[in-house]
Amino acid sequence: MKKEGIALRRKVNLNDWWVFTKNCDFIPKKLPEDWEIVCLPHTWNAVDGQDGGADYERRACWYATELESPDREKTDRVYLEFDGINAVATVYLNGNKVGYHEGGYSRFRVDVTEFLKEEENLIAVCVDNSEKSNVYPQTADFTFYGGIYRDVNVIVVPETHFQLDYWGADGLAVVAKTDGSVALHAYVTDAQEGDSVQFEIKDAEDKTVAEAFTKAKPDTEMMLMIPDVHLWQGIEDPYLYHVAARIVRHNEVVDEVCVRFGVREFYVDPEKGFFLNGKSMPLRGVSRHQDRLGIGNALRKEDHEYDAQLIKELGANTIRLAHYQHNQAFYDACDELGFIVWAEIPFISVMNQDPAAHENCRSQMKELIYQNFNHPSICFWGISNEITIGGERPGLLDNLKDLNALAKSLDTTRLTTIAHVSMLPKDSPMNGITDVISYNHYFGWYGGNMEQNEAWLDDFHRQNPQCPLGISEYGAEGIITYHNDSPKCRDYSEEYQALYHEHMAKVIEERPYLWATHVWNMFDFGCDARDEGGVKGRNNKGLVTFDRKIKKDAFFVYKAYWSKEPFVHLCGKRYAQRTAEEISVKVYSNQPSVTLIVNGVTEKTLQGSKVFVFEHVSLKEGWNTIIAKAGSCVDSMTLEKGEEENPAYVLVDDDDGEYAMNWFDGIDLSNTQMTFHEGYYSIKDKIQDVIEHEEAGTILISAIQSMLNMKLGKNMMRMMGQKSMEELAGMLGNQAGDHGKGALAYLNQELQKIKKK
Ligand code: GCB
Repeated sequence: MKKEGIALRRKVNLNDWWVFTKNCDFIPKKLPEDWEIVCLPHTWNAVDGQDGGADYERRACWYATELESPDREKTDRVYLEFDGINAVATVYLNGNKVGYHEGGYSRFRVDVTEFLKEEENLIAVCVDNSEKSNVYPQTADFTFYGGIYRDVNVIVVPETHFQLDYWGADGLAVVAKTDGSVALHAYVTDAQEGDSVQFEIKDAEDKTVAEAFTKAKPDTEMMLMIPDVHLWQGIEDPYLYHVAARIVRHNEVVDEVCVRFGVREFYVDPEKGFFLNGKSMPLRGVSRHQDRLGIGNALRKEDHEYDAQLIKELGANTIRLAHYQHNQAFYDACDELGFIVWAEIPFISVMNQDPAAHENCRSQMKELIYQNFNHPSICFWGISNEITIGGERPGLLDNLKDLNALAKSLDTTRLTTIAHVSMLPKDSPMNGITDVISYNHYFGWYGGNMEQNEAWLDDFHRQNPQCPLGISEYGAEGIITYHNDSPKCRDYSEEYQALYHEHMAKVIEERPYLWATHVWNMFDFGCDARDEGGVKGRNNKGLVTFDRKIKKDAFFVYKAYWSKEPFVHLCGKRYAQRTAEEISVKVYSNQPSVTLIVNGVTEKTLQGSKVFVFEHVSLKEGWNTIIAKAGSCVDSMTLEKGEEENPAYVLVDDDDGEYAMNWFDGIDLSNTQMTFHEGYYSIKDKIQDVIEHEEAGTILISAIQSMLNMKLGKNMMRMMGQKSMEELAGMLGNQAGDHGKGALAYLNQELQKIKKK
């Protein structure tokens, strides 16, 4: 890397050529010749992390590459910058340990100046995604793909530069207000006497709109004013400015950083929801994970941008970026497209009592906030997800309060939020921690029926009128192979998923008090422990398939509710072989009327809103062409009528087994003693071992279902596989109310009757 002209910062991407191995038990001192050649981004779990079985390789692996010594002044500093390594990384340069980082989703940098040799240098990184008691996430419904799955850069800066050592941040923080004032903090390392910092704000057309000079200090603070400021108005008008900060010495610029920002202010009203720049904007959108079929989490910039475009097409105005910090490319896309973002740390499912684990939460929170401070799209910091499902362990409430206080102390401009598990009591003290709250509800999927949603929401709102309430997750599996005319909960059909979302979209639209709602999930995603509806290794609740190739019918429910772009969509295209003489044809559209044309003959025109159902449409033997027209929009499909049902349309075995939801009914739970006889099952065994035994597994799942009042199959329980029932005892104690402890003891007693093979 050759230096040109003055010693400004130079950043060079190092993705291109690395070697990789799963088998290395020494610290490489020279480039190993027999390792596999790979390019970054890379994960070793692209295949085994998505094929089911909860058996993907979670281990330590090695990456290495050579770095030509950067051309530089003697006093320059050289940093390696890693945008994301999952989950624990130890970095070596020429055999010296130069860096260590815990947490798989954030950027970190290592100052390697002192260890650089002239000519060739060897970078070696040991990457470990095995379970660690002090690193989150610990247990969750997604694959923790291991690897250097984001970019690696080398940065050369002069001795005096904008800070690179502070939590991976930019070294420049911007707070812009709607009156046009822009407060800037530039953090200068090694400022010299006489150095100054120049700030220059440019508008979207690259015209300078404000400029200022001040004395360079470790924290250089300045206030600028943008005349006639243009606001960042979400998806309606995502107007961006950028600001350059330059360290100026005599007649030279020594270092420069440039960041984009948007000017916006917002608040949440518990009755009326979210307001952006004083304008009401009910937040309606989706959640997103960061993986894809065949490539795991090793997404390229274009993959991130593609996802963002699909969400834009849906018409959403908000995204929950679950369950961890996402790639900068995605937050950038959100800034550009105007989504309001909920960003969060992976404090999820189960709290580990190791005090170091809490420290890890704190450091992931600091990284999340410092690294993403300037994104106008981010309005909410999420402190945890369904953390009480793993039990309200001692210290949990304090830890949550501490995380909330930390987030508030680092950023006074944004609100904090939390995603609660459905069963958390409405009056739980967990609801009083963050500025706004949200619940994950799966009534109509895991248990209950979809109508329970509106009842629960209205009840909560009545009881807690001052508490801003959102739905952080709701969804149902939709597998595009399965079809039928009378869809039912848990049949995994594309039709049930669509019906469920029709219901939810309406419930949500009728409740402006919901400050935000997020569909779980925009895309199917990898979870190696899953085996649902005959699909292994995947959560199928996406509105779009894992490969991003097919938009399920449910996608168009939301497009009809949210998008302003005129469209018409015929449902049931994949339900292509029919046997009935007459069918009903469903159409989603955001137009006021839809005309259906069947085999060239106009059937009917329906006036309506969003969902149009044409009943008694007759089909002839063989191919039938069906066309829907709405204004200038057209959609068309061909259905084939025959005698034979297509057997592929029906899920044969969903492995849900026969479990009792009322397992404890009529049993006296008050007097059971806990015994732990060797060779017999007990609550101390790992869940995954218990469910492999038919009888013990049935008992365990029936007990859990009864306690949670939720239908869970073996496949669901496999996700908790590494934990024992005892470890999940807190959850049972809470959810089952007073008799929780007795229930656990009774479960143990029943398991103790079964001999291990
Ligand atoms: C949840 C979790 C999410 C899961 C989802 C599901 O509540 O927060 O991580 O993927 O449920 O599909 O079960």
